[in-house]
Amino acid sequence: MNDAALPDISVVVPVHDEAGAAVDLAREIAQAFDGRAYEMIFVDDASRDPTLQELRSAMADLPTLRVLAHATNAGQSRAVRTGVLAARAPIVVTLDGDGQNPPADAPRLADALMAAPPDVAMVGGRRASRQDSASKRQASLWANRIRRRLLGDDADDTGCGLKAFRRDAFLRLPYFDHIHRYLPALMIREGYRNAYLDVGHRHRETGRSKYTNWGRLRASLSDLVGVMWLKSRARRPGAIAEF
Ligand SMILES: Nc1nc2c(ncn2[C@@H]2O[C@H](COP(=O)(O)OP(=O)(O)O)[C@@H](O)[C@H]2O)c(=O)[nH]1
Ligand SMILES: [Mg+2]
Repeated sequence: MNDAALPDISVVVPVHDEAGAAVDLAREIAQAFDGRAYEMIFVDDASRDPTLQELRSAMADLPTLRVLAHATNAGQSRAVRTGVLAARAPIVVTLDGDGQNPPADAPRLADALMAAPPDVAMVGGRRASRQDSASKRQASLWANRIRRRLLGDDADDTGCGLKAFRRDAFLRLPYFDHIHRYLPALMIREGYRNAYLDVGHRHRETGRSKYTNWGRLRASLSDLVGVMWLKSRARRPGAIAEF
């Protein structure tokens, strides 16, 4: 793709140790967006398995695939940010790299965002029937309830990796590790609105989850306090006039 043909949609996929899944996912994304002006950006976060080599080999027959790689492991949120910074489209769609989010749902989220008023910055996916263990589903249910009560955001599934957002809105948000779970609250803080659509969810077929319930809980407690502080320090100027 040259500069004269900039994409309308950039699909950003963070991957860490997802050999055997990442390339299949790239092919599914290519099918889902066939005929549209899109690019996909896989961000390898210093995988220790052959994820990066597999993705690089697939570039030969997937012309819309771009591959970026971190030298050092920096986490899912940093990988998403790296992809969004490199994205050339105004609309970004993110998906988990393990194939649990069905790519066929991604164009629907992007289209809903393109059709929405400009103050809607994000259309988040809501996993209607989640294919994870009972303990993970239970932990997630409580985490969402508590976060929603404390932050007053409007999301019941912030952990869903499938989201469409406006690139410029995302880049106005502060960055911290695990920010991907606080995008709804931080978009509202910036004066935007969010919308949600039900999406599918699949079993993880290869590799293993990078998160444990305990690890998530530990990070979430300090993140919650941090986001509450950010909210308490937000001031907005209303409409800005230029003369
Ligand atoms: N870039 C990057 N991606 C990660 C990291 N940990 C997890 N991911 C990606 O984030 C997504 C969700 O992680 P996953 O382990 O499937 O979490 P789960 O679905 O909640 O069990 C997958 O695409 C992972 O490859 C990380 O340290 N760096
Ligand atoms: Mg997963």
